[in-house]
Amino acid sequence: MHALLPKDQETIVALATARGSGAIALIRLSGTDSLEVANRIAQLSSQLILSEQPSHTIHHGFAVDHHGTKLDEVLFLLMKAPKTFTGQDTVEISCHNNQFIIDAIIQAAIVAGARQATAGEFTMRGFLTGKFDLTQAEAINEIIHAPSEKALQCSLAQLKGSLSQCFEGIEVQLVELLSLCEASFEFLEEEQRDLDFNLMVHARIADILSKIQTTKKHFNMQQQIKDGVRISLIGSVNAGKSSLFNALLGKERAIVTNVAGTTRDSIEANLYKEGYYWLLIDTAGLRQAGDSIEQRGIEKSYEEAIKADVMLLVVDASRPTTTEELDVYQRMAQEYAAKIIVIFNKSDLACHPQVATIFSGLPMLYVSAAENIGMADVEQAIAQKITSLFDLQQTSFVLTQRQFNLMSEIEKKLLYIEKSLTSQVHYELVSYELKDLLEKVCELTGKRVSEEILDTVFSKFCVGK
Ligand SMILES: Nc1nc2c(ncn2[C@@H]2O[C@H](COP(=O)(O)OP(=O)(O)O)[C@@H](O)[C@H]2O)c(=O)[nH]1
Ligand SMILES: [Mg+2]
Repeated sequence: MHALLPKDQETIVALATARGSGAIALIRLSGTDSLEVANRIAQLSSQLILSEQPSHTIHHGFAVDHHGTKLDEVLFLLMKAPKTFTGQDTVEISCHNNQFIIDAIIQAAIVAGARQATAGEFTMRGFLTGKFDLTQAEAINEIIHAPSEKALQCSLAQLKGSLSQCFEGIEVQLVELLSLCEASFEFLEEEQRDLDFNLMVHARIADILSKIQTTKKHFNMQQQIKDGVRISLIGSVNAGKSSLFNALLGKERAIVTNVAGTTRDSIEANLYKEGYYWLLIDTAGLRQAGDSIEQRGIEKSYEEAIKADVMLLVVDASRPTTTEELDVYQRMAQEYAAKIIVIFNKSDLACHPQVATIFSGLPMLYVSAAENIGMADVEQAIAQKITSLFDLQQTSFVLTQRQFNLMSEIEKKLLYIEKSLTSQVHYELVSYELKDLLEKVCELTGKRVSEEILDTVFSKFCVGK
């Protein structure tokens, strides 16, 4: 547990709910003197004194200023330490959501001895009093700002300690490695020592590294959850990509014409479906110049294919496929099999299904974007691809940029140690590096963490949290 500085004992006050319209607002008071401060601004209907009431009870009454003027009819939620979010005595005032009332109550609390809380100060206190560790505190912020259901689930799991467990696992492995290192140094015979030690350290470092690398992959996945899963529509000009894009969006967003090359550059649109943000990208497509496909169009399509998480390869089913198109499709199918969904569009017209053979094994759908036929199947196929994409990663926590950077530093150091393990091992040096590494791991969970880091972590919170 960290030491509570005098400033962390002070009674702080802040609005915990968002400003703006709504029926009720919640003002929070926490700190050593919060009960006394609350007594000064509370006039209970029961005529009783708030602080003398049992913990975790609710009391009806009025919030008053130092003249005894009633500011609002409110409910006081009395929560005595230690069973509170901050681990300190806490009073929450639920008042009417009017900015003048809110400001007047906060002002009254300040006159009564509280001070305005800084960003994240309530959560920082919970951390300082040992209510949760730093990864859990960070999860609280992620919960508040969760951009999707999936991200929310991850943050909730993290709050229960999934990320802390992962970091602790790494810590335990490092400690084991360190003790092995020191034991070998003392007990093994000289010739035996270098050989055994090298093998052992290599194996263990490889193990920790793979854990770190998996966790880092999670981070990249999570950025996707936040920013949107990239779903690209790729295919020849006039295949109906823009029509499909619009049909999926449910509005005339991209311009659809039968003049080849209407969509000159990519168009992007966000939509929220099945717990994820979808970032739909309508590309210009494989342009026909004279009799052949323009090279630039092919290149651009490949560039987009690399970036895409899910690729909708739109094929015009109403006409035979050209040999050039076949080449492109074949290459796409080989290189990006995992992310392709083949869409045979214009299936309301005559169908030329011979092209289907090169896509065997890939998901294929026969649709008509213009007639709005099969759109639900397309959505379902996309959702399935996303699920398989994310299930692969088994994400159960959300990494912040801070944690990701620390992970990268740890990884770099481990790789360095691994490289420095030559036949002539300098045990002291390896021990030294390992100890240094352990310090970094402690920064992850916040077991040993500087004031400065705490300030950066909690400044990302809102005031009142
Ligand atoms: N019959 C039919 N025509 C379609 C279908 N989808 C698109 N089209 C037409 O094909 C032409 C090209 O469509 P567009 O969406 O601009 O293709 P893009 O170049 O791939 O973006 C337009 O005239 C559309 O009306 C479809 O499912 N059936
Ligand atoms: Mg288009």
